[in-house]
Amino acid sequence: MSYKDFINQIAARNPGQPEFMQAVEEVVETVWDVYEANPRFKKANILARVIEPEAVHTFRVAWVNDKGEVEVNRGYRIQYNSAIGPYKGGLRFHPSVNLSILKFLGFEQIFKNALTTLPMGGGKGGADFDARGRSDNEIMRFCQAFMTELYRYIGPDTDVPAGDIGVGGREIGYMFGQYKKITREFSGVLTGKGLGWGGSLMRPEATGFGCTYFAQAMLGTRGDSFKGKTVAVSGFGNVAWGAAIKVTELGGKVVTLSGPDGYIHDAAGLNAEKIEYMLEMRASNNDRVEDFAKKFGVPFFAGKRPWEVKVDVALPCATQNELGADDARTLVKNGCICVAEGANMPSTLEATKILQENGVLFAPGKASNAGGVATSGLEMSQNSMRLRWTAEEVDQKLQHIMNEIHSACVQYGKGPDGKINYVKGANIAGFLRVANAMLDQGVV
Ligand code: NDP
Ligand code: 2IT
Repeated sequence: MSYKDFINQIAARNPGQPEFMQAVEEVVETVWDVYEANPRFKKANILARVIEPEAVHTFRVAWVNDKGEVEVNRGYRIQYNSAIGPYKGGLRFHPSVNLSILKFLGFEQIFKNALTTLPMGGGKGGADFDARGRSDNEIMRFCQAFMTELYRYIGPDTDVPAGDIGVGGREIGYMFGQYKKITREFSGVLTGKGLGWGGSLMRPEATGFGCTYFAQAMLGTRGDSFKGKTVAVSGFGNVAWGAAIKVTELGGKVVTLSGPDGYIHDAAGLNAEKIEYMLEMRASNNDRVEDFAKKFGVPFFAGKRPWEVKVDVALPCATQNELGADDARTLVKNGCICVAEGANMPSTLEATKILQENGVLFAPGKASNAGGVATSGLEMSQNSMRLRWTAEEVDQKLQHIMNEIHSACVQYGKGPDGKINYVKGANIAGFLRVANAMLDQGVV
């Protein structure tokens, strides 16, 4: 069977799930030769098994808003793969959330978590909740109603959720409180907790920092660094914030941020005050970056994406499929040398190919944004040991893990011409770890 026939079979079983099929296609295409060459994998039907989630839970979330009206949302937890550890992955609250999006995220998470080398399986969950314009009390009541169902499926050795779009420290706090109230247990059941109650130092910064460390390692393969580089960042949330801090610290200039309303172009580059303001924007439950433009007097481009700005490095940190083929062509034309994904699957398959074919260093999210979940893994270790590492200790471990992931990508992705295909490298390295664990554990 060709890999295309295999993909067609999977597509027929999963109708109406475009994002999920996009993620599957990318993995299958790149691991196919390794899979075909290993009769033990084929005999155990590993590829079809890794594509099927172990369990998919969906549940009703009913709650009362400030006007006394009853609202209904749909909650999910996809327990994708537990071959190398408890299910682990974030929760996303966004009106666009559906089964296809959570399955793509859960599927990616399996390989990402394997790349960290920490004992974490893959999972993802969330709800189609729209936080825009909600009061803090409404957010709390929603989180409590959500956890009142979710708690049945999770546990510190079973499944450990964390944040993602729309779920940050505040939401994790409300969910942790409700879990503790129901179960009467104080445990490391969630990561991204507050620093005063079991959270790890550096977890908020970890995804953006990790992405920047990864990009730094990529630039390093060409004897280059962030020093003096102009950088486009998209999004304005947790990941974009961490990336902006670290890029600036390493001597790069972050000149863009974006939201669903458009992007801002700050030619002077973000400074500490502007980066601090990103936190305020994220906490305001308002999805506009135009406010940033007004506050700091910089140009705002409504309805546009930042990829049209001439930059050396691009870090897409907002959401899936935010960088398409035309954006990729523009980046190439403008001399961009490196794209590292902070978000999950922000580049379309076509955009990825265009960047790779034109010699742009390109890192897929499952490699370059793994610093978030890696630091969640470190939070789990600290919770189990009932101790706390310093920020320096966590940061050092994070840097080490990102460099190891980079090395794994080079090991499996370097072609005869010396060029590194990070997509192939990440997929093969992650797949091998999970596939071998599944083989050892029999047909379950
Ligand atoms: P946040 O909620 O903190 O920020 C998300 C950002 O993306 C916001 O600026 C949000 O605006 C914006 N956004 C959402 N949808 C769109 C859209 N359709 N167009 C443009 N902007 C949009 O989330 P995070 O920073 O945590 O997550 C960002 C990305 O990073 C996601 O892909 C996530 O899966 C990924 N990621 C996150 C990790 C983490 O540890 N937090 C770890 C690894 C990956 P708004 O919500 O107002 O629409
Ligand atoms: O996509 C991701 O890796 C995350 N949202 C973080 C998951 C986690 O468990 O920390």
